[in-house]
Amino acid sequence: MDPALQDIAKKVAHQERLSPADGLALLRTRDLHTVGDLAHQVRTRLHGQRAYYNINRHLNYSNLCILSCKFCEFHRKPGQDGAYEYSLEDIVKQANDAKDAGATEMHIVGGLHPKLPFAYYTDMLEAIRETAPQVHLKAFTAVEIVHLARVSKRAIRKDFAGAVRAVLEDLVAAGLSSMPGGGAEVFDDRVHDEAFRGKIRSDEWLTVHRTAHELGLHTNATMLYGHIESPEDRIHHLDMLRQEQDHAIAQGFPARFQTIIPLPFFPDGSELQHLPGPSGVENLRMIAVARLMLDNIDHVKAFWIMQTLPMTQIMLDYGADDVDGTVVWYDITKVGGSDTHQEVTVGSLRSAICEAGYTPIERDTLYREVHRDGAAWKVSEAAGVTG
Ligand code: V47
Repeated sequence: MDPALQDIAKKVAHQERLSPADGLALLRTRDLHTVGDLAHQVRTRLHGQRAYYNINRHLNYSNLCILSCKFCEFHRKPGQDGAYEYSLEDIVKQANDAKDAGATEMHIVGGLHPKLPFAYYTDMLEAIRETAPQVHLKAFTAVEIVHLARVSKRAIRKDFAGAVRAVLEDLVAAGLSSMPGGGAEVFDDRVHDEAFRGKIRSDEWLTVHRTAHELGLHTNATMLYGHIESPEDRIHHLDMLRQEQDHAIAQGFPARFQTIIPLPFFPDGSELQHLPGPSGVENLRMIAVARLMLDNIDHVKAFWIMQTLPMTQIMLDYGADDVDGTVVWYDITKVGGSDTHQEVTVGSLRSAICEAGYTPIERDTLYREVHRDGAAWKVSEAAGVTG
């Protein structure tokens, strides 16, 4: 073992919190196997041999966006080649497909559309709820929520948290049940100004999630790494998430962060395509470091669409306990080409998990175990199957 990891190993064995300096040592060591081993200890303590997946559909309702983040190849301007926006009929069709496939969740995100009225978003949620009432609607990143507060003409400049709360309440009334973790990128002003200027900053992202937690909406958190951020920025990001979760727990909020999802940067087609993007070693390391630093977030997701299924299998030994789901269409990044059809059958997802030595558990969005008979399903009454 790298001597620089010895004290960290003791802390992990005694279930003590790691410091930001420990996090940096884990990012800098060449002893990747020890890093993975330590993360595996924590993962095993929390989840044993369980590995979670869900049957879900991702709905990216439009790629039109008023922002031009340098890392993003998804966004288009009006009239630009490839720009699209779904009609309510398109959305209802997707909800029907999700229901027929027995999906338990629709994960709904899009660009910051320049023109759509607020009613488009509430109509979308209501139409899906009507079409597929059992399906959980995990929708809109914090960035979209702030955009919708502006679109719905809330006084966001005067009272940011109040405007966010009001818009979330309207969306909940229309069917919103939780929020995904996107749009966090890296919580650092230099990186923000260079790579995603115009997007909300870290304090605003965290305020949206805090407000959601106060209202009883569980949320996820992401970190987009492997572009222009430094190791210190990554640890600072994880530390800010950990502090926010401490706050939610100390205040007894009815909801909190459920899952941390480290997202590896895909350079192709973006303004940062001259960068190489993170390596396989880096991806394994980030999953492990997220598990070790975020001692107060139950789950670590290796999003197989971005990590690839073979790497995801190995990540289950490096701290991950969740692989996301069946997905089918994913437009934000396209692994290995322009086809956005990225489907695995439930059978191949389960066998990938089994082959890696784990027990596949189908979960719903809130990590309750799903009991299934074909497309029909119900969840265990017990609270989420968390650590
Ligand atoms: O917010 C954009 C990222 C995110 C690129 O909550 C890119 O369960 C890599 O947040 N390379 C959207 N990443 C995806 C996301 C997510 C995915 C799966 C599950 C959950 C969840 C959330 O994708 C964006 C942005 O951070 N992204 N462009 C890119 N070129």
